[in-house]
Amino acid sequence: MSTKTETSTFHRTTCNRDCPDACGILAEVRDGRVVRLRGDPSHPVTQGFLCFRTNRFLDRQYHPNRILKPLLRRGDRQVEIGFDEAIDIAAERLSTIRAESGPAAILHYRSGGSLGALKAVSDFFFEVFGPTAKKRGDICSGPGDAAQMTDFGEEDSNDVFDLLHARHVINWGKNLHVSNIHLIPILKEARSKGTRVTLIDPVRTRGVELSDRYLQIRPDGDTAFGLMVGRILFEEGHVTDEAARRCEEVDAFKSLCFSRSMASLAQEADLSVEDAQHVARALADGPTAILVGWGLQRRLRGGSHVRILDALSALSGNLGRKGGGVSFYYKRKAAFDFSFLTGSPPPRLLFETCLGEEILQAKDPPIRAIWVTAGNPVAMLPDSKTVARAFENTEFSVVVDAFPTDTTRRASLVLPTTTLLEDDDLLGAYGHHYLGVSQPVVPPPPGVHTDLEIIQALAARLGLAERFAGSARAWKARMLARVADRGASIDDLERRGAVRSPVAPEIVFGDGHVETPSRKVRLITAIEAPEAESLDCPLWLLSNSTERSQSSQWVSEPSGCISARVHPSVAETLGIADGDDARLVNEMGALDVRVEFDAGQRDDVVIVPKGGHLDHGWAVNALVRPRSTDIGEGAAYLSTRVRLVAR
Ligand SMILES: Nc1nc2c(c(=O)[nH]1)N[C@H]1C(S)=C(S)[C@@H](COP(=O)(O)OP(=O)(O)OC[C@H]3O[C@@H](n4cnc5c(=O)[nH]c(N)nc54)[C@H](O)[C@@H]3O)O[C@H]1N2
Ligand SMILES: Nc1nc2c(c(=O)[nH]1)N[C@H]1C(S)=C(S)[C@@H](COP(=O)(O)OP(=O)(O)OC[C@H]3O[C@@H](n4cnc5c(=O)[nH]c(N)nc54)[C@H](O)[C@@H]3O)O[C@H]1N2
Ligand code: SF4
Ligand SMILES: [Mo]
Repeated sequence: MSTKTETSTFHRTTCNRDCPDACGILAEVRDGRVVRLRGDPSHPVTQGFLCFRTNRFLDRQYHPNRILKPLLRRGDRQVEIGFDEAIDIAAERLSTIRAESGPAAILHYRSGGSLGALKAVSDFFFEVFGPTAKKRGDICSGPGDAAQMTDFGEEDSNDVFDLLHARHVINWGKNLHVSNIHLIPILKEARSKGTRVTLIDPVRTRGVELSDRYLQIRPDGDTAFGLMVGRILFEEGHVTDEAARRCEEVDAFKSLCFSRSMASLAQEADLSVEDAQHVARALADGPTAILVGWGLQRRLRGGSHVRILDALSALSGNLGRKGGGVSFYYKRKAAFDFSFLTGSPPPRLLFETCLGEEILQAKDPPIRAIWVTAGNPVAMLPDSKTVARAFENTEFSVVVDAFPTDTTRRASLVLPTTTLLEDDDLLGAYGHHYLGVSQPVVPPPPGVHTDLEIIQALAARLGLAERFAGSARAWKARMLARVADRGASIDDLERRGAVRSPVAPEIVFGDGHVETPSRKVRLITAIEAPEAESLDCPLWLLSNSTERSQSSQWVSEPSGCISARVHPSVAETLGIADGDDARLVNEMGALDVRVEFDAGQRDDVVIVPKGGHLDHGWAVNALVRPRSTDIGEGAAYLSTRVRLVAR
């Protein structure tokens, strides 16, 4: 869609960032330049407003640092070359390495820089060209996904507006004002109609303003607290026969709840029995919706934390109920047809959490080439320094990006690509059920191409042009084939903007059954003990999203070092004052920070922004050990411990 006024044209697109909200954006263009962005008022979830980071995206769009020409490494320098030459080099190097060492020597790494469905065409290319190596595991949502797939055999959520039917909402660790802001108007409306909200988060976030009660749980205390709530559900008779019949292993789960004293569980969670009664009674007084945050699953026991919440929802009769449910993820790709992918098994899978070591250790053949699509693994994966070394040691690496990052700076070849305002793609959301298209609101600068066009140019050099041919629009139409006659064709999406996915349920498991083989909920029956505390490193390092960045993509890059928020008592005993420079240290290394006092926080945490920048000295992931979560092959980012020292 585009409309015209005398001097401006207005264009509609969809935000492609790794964010649950997938907003509709209205861009105002004057003389070929985007001059203003705002939220699409006709998008039911966007409701006319955008977040802090996308409101300021024009600073990035027109930033002088933007990469506009391919960059080829010559010694220590990266020099600009032409696009055709760049693609020739990429095609030649990849072909030679494949011929000499086989496709297992080539790794395609794709991450969440853009959530556009067409990015899968890059995966398709590396399937056909190889299949080459790819990553396994998921550092973003792996443990939560695995938890819900184990318990329910499927993962999706009740419609986002179903929250308006909840009597209670338990916000279990979602940082609404930073990473899911379009839930705020819905929760406000629900509260105005009497819905009571409880927030459970070790960090005092602005979510407290939207809550009737705030429980400042100890980090990693969720399973312990969940068992307390479970025990009260049983003790107070809130587990109905009907709910129990819908679950497997009820007795084993009950034994787990009673296997430890309430006092010991309360100590682990740092919450009281009365707090647990409050939550249990809210669940019993349903419908009650549990909103599951992402932070609690990025821990060694992350999968267990989510599995407990699944169990509480099911046993309290809230699963499959209007106004209920345990919402972790919206099945954003369910409407799309990816059957063009070959599904050929890759010759090798490298574990994403430990990517640096996995690349360095790979033998017979070694990893000789890496192609990165929409990712900045050096900054964003655990153990940044090892990931950096792995890229530095790899014979040939190609990074497709629009901006310089820790990863582009280590690449043999950087290929410039489009921004979210020049993108041409198809989006589903992981925080609601609406679909949208992104369309260029301005053309990309000359010589800058989408990932699709880059792959098509590469395929053409390799005699594969036909399999990858087609405009972005044709690819979108192909991916919408299954829903085109149900109101979600490419024309519908272009004309109407957001369309609710015709395959999305209003209520998940609304017929009372889940998708496990027995059609019953699998309850968790065992939980690992928490990791022993470290006297050396007493603080939990919570690297949380900040409104100022989208992972490693900052609104304006912080000057100096990153901020570290702590309770004053943590610093004062060390002679560190508010605003002082200090250092976070652990067995992995050290990170310079500026201390910010916040008396509302626990005294066992330090809160830093998750987005890093290794070369600027503020990659928090340099302190994060590459450790897997219990299930789902995630990364236990938030199980990191540090100590604060003066500088
Ligand atoms: N502004 C902004 N928005 C973003 C992103 C961003 O970088 N910036 N990132 C996007 C991405 S990639 C994702 S995956 C999503 C999710 O983004 P994330 O930031 O990963 O997830 P949140 O759940 O919003 O935030 C983590 C919350 O979990 C809490 N938490 C940490 N440990 C525990 C615990 O042990 N128990 C409990 N109960 N809570 C805990 C933290 O204090 C925090 O409030 O958001 C997206 N949105
Ligand atoms: N310490 C710590 N680390 C974390 C987390 C944490 O909570 N704490 N969270 C983790 C999570 S949830 C995630 S999802 C990851 C995110 O990790 P990444 O997905 O690697 O991070 P981003 O910075 O979002 O994006 C990577 C790059 O994609 C580029 N990009 C944007 N659009 C496009 C496009 O259309 N095409 C191409 N080719 N590139 C594009 C951006 O410019 C950016 O440089 O980080 C993880 N890392
Ligand atoms: S980043 Fe998220 S909240 Fe911000 S505009 Fe994009 S989809 Fe909306
Ligand atoms: Mo993520």
